[in-house]
Amino acid sequence: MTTAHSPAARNAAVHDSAAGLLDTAAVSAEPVPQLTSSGALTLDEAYRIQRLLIGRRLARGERISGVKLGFTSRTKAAQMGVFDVIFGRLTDGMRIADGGRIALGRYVHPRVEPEVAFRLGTDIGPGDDLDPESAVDAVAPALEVIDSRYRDFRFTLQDVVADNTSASGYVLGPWTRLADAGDLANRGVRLEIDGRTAETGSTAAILGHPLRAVHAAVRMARVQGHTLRAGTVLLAGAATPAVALTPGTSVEATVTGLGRAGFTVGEATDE
Ligand code: OOG
Ligand code: MG
Repeated sequence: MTTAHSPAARNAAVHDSAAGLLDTAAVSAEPVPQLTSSGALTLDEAYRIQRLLIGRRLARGERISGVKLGFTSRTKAAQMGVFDVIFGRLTDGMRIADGGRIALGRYVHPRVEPEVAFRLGTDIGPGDDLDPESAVDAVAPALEVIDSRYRDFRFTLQDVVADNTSASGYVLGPWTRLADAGDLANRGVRLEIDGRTAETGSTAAILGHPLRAVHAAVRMARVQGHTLRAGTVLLAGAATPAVALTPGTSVEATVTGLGRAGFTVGEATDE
């Protein structure tokens, strides 16, 4: 039984306060110490905190718009020193229009990474065992803005999962029907800042083939009991290391054969 004084109730209170801490850090753009610096967390507990954290966004009127994977590429995992694939949630409040502009003041220490996005054409519930690829209707070039709420952008696996995998913003380029997209196994991926190449990679870096990320995301959503709705965006994970955003720059990702997605970063003096 869960009473106000039971260990279960105490844990629930601890998880809720961890979610509150991370939510306030995101809203105020003020970093916080890693959760694991004040006590051990299991991965299950970290995902519970992530759900509570997203719950706070939903309570403010945001809606779930997608899911994301992190550390699906080795170069990206090596950059952060975390090598397990992680699952996070995207909301409509994180969406940045293609060609839009962001204000740096909203973030703690944002970075950007080039990604591939998939879109689901049908719902996938936790109990459905349909082929995940058959549920994908389109693919697009994308950018993810990640912004760890932890000081110095440093974390353990449990910390980054609790912090919703640093999810902060995403930009989608034009959708191509999956049936018309051709083989996605080894497409060039380029990240440009102010027209200069900052990073290059290949879609092959994403679990060997970006469609494997669809399988992984569906598997992880199932474990989380998370229903994936038709229209859900699925970010497959960065194909290259992430790059810190600087004021007054333009950022663009190109995936060969799929086109580009971009945004600009406001000046330091912008609101
Ligand atoms: C965690 C998120 C990683 C990716 O694409 O690999 C991620 C982080 O690096 O802060 O989104
Ligand atoms: Mg990412």
